[in-house]
Order: sequence, then structure tokens, then C-alpha cells
Amino acid sequence: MDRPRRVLLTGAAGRIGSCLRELLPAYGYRLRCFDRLPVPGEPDAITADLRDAEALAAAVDGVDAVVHLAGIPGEAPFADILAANIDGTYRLYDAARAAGVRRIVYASSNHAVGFTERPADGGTVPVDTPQRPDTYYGLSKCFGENLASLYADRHGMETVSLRIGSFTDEPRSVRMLATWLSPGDCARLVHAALTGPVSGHTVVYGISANTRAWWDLASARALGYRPVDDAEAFAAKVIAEHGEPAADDPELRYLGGSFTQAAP
Ligand code: 15L
Repeated sequence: MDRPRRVLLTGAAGRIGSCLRELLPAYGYRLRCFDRLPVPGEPDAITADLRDAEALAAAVDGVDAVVHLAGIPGEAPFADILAANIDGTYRLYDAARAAGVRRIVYASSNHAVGFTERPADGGTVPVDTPQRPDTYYGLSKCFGENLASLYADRHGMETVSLRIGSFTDEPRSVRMLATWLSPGDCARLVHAALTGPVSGHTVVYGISANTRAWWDLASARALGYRPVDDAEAFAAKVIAEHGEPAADDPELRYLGGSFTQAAP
């Protein structure tokens, strides 16, 4: 697409939102921020809930694209997930459609496929593996991906769902040696998702160029994503701290790690 200039960032006060506020302007974007919490130091920011229709309509007005991060970032009671992640995401997509926004980049999660067992041969999992949520949180990400598919097919929007792995400053567990997404690569990935060639709904995994990667980055690379970080640089430190992984470690059996053992 033509390079989008004005981008709405929902969830702008959160962890990933704060990183993107810092790093995306260098790519030439002008950000409008949206969050339930005040976003400090941003001249163009709206403090509101996604269920505030008037605020949402003002937020999507005149933007070229949306990066939708807002929502509960982990497991929670179903009623909370329903309101924030499912209903909130629907409202965001529909407001964007009504305003004529061309592209939405959606923060999905690896937990949309979290109950997928890691391949026995140590290979990577492709993006077209069936959805297999590990929590209500993962289920809401499946909904968001399917909503993105519907709005691409029915309304001709360009939609990209990022199945983000583990976004942290540095990997903090053996699992993260496979699932880590560094802050710099996160910005590179979102930039690629905002500008890369998209036909309909596109699903990509969001991790760095990790030597031990569990996910296939082919569809992300097709958007132009070129990760530069590798969790392997931290492997000695992580293993010294946590020990070598046991073959039967439940954290490492399924893609979703400990989320597969979350209490109902
Ligand atoms: C996610 O989707 C969560 O938002 C984050 O807190 C981590 O748990 C991450 O997945 C992960 O799988 O490490």
C-alpha cells in the first residue's frame, strides 16, 4: 500500500504500545494514541474505552491505518475477555470500516495456536496450522483473526494478524529462547505489516530471528520483515539461571507453554 502516514495506535499506554510510540515515529508515522489510561507526552491522544462509540469514531477519523493492541494481555475471566478483547475488537474493526480505514494490523498471539504440540522433529509450525487456543485469551485472539478475515473478505480491508511470541527486553526463560520478540524487531514487524504487500487477511508469527524458533517466519518475511535479533545471544545466561530444559517440561510441550496449564 502507499506508505500510511497517520496511524491510530490502540493500547498505546501498554508494554508494546509504549515501545511502538518510541520506535515507530522514526519510520515516518504520525501516531494518534488511544488507551483507557492517559498516554503521557503524546500530543494526539484519546483517553477512552473501546466501547465509547463517539471517542472511537473520533479516533479512526482521518487515519490511514490502525495498529490494534488494546485488550487484556493474558488469561482472565470470560466475561472480561468478552468485553475487552472480543466486543472491543469488533467495535474497533467496525468503526475503522465505517471510516474507510484501509489497513488494520492486529496484535494476535501465539496463544491462538497454543495447544499445538511442538513438532517432534524440532521443525517450525506454519501459519496455516489450525487454530488451537489454550485459554479464553487465546480464544479471543482466534476471534480477532477470524474477524480480520471477515472484514478482508466482506469489506475489502487489508488486515494483518501478528501472532506475537514473547515481547520482552530480553529472553527470561528457556521457552523465550524460541519465542522472543525483541523491541527493535517488534517495530520492524509492525512497519512491515503496515507497508508490506497484503491481499486479504494475512497471518504472520511475531518473533525475532531466533536460532531455536518454533514458528515459520515465511509469511512475515513476505511482508518485508527482516528481524535482526536472536535470543541465542542470551542462551548461556538463561540456561545458567534456569538449567537445561527437561525433555518432559510441560512449558515446552505445547506452543503456548504455561498458558496450557492455566486455571479455568
Ligand atoms: C502473550 O500473548 C502474552 O500477552 C504475554 O504476556 C506472554 O505471555 C506471551 O504471550 C508468551 O507466550 O510468552
